[in-house]
Amino acid sequence: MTLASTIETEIVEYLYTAEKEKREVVKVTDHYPNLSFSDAYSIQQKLIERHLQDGSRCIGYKLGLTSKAKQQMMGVHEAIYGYLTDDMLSLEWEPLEYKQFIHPKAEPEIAFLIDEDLKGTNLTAEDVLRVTKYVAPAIEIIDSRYLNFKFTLTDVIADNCSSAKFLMGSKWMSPSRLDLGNLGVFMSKNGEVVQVGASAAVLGHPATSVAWAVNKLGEVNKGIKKGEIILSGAISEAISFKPGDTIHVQFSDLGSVAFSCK
Ligand code: 0L1
Ligand code: MG
Repeated sequence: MTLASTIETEIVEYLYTAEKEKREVVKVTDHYPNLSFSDAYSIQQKLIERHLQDGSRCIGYKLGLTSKAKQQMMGVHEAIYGYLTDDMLSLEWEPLEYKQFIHPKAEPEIAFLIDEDLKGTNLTAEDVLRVTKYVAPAIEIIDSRYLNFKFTLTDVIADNCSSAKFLMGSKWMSPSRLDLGNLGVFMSKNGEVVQVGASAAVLGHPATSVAWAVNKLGEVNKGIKKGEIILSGAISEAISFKPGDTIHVQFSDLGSVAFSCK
């Protein structure tokens, strides 16, 4: 049974307002414990449509829960996907204002820049690499709208997978010039290394993660399009930051990306 559209609209407004007002709210499942994953994706879709009404533009997708560690923590066996909009893209040389967030965290990611439409339900990492013009070093800033960053899988899908902002570094490379499944990365806060990881943490290979998203989108007759950006999933745990902090992510072979917060 699909969710009544009045309830769906109510949840969309609830999450949309929390985000606009930078306010933590209790989880949606505290009010509606029987929501299914498909209800949650439908709420997510309507939430993005609400942002598009404000003039935002959809520019791609992001993957979440792509590491085995995070999946085990949430007791799930699958990744999740959400949308990226143009107003999420931030620039390395413009300090991020803390007041636009609730309780943000930063995580290292690899961004894929897609050069050809791709749609299907049985696609592989090779298919993704074929249509990828560049990969770039990225940082995703997640900022769950839920109290204390605590939620169920259904809640986080509905909340567009905690998406808030993302940045890309200036070194964009063809994936054919890299051992993409085997890149080392470290993340530092104010010069101190706080996370170390490897790109293989993302479902074994970041392109496998993107292929998973394309196949999942294919189930609802969607796909990725030329010009879109896909964030393939966190390579390490996310870390909190506050005004005055600088976060720097350094990849082996793929350059770096950084931001400071004011
Ligand atoms: O991008 C992410 O990995 C976030 C997925 C949702 C889980 C979280 O907010 O930690
Ligand atoms: Mg992420």
